[in-house]
Amino acid sequence: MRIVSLAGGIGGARFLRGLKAAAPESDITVIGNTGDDITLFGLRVCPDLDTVMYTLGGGINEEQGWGRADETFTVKEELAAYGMQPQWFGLGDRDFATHIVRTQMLAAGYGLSAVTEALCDRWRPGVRLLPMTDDQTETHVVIEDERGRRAVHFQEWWVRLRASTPALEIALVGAASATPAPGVLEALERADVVILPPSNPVVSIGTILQIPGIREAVAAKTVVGVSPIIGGAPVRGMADACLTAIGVETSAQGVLELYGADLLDGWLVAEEDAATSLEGVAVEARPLLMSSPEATRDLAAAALELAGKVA
Ligand code: GDP
Ligand code: FO1
Ligand code: CA
Ligand code: CA
Repeated sequence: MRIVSLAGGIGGARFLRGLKAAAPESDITVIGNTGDDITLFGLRVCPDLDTVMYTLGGGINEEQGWGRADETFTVKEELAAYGMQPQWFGLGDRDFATHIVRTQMLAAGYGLSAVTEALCDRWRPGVRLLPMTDDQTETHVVIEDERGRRAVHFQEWWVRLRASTPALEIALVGAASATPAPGVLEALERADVVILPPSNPVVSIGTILQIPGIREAVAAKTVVGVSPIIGGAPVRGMADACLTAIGVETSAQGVLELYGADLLDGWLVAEEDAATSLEGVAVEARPLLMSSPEATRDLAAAALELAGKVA
């Protein structure tokens, strides 16, 4: 079976681990979000691609969900001693090496998809990991505080401000002129099923779907999504702040309507959200917490099973 999954960071990566366990014989292509990407200290950082690569490749800091295991922060401390900004983003020493390789290859003219493939030669994530686009696109957030109304990079809003200042607008800068990365439309074309894992519906899945051509190519397939919202709240993180910013209720129903029946064929919700419904979409209630490898595998298996029913 050929499976394509979109993915953000932690929620997507953890689900993908379950998907690999549920469908070990399958050919899995992951289309990763690059809207979170940022240039820091001259280096290109791709948090969601790295989270997927490290999680599936065995290098992730499991407790934190992002960054490397056994990490140290000597370079960060030395940069801070020079007064280098920003100091609110914690790049570890091991992680720095990944960013140096990536930035050097990008500077040599390789596309981000080729760079990601090269990084994955080391990590062997067991899936084909593609960035949504090789073009530079960045999510920016319009906020208003004592300094007035201004746009900040998504990472500044998410990491420095912890999404506590309301987002007035969330925009993917560069989206209109971006094109899907090499292999993205081909993988979708060949897919038997497309999975939307429980990633952030606005700044992970919503971002990927904004790259011209991707939403249409996904919608043409059998598509099953897993709700990242359980009982009216995100399981982890601040997806509620993102949903509020675009005027969508933080609920399994709200996200289902956001994706819509033109995109989704099936939607998995938690047992307490069993009343969720939308004409044209098969909704099933299942345990949605990825609390163990087995629970995560069973969740992925349920998504594939639902896809089989609605195909
Ligand atoms: P990020 O890029 O690191 O923020 O990660 P993603 O966008 O891939 O996923 C974030 C989403 O994962 C959040 O909105 C969480 O609610 C969701 N999430 C995290 N753990 C779980 C879980 O165990 N079950 C479900 N259903 N969603 C989860
Ligand atoms: N998240 C934080 O909350 N604080 C950090 O200092 C931080 C550093 C960081 C470094 C590399 C990386 O790949 C991810 C990192 N993240 C950090 C996570 C990440 O930037 C955000 O959680 C996401 O972009 C939201 O998906
Ligand atoms: Ca992310
Ligand atoms: Ca469809």
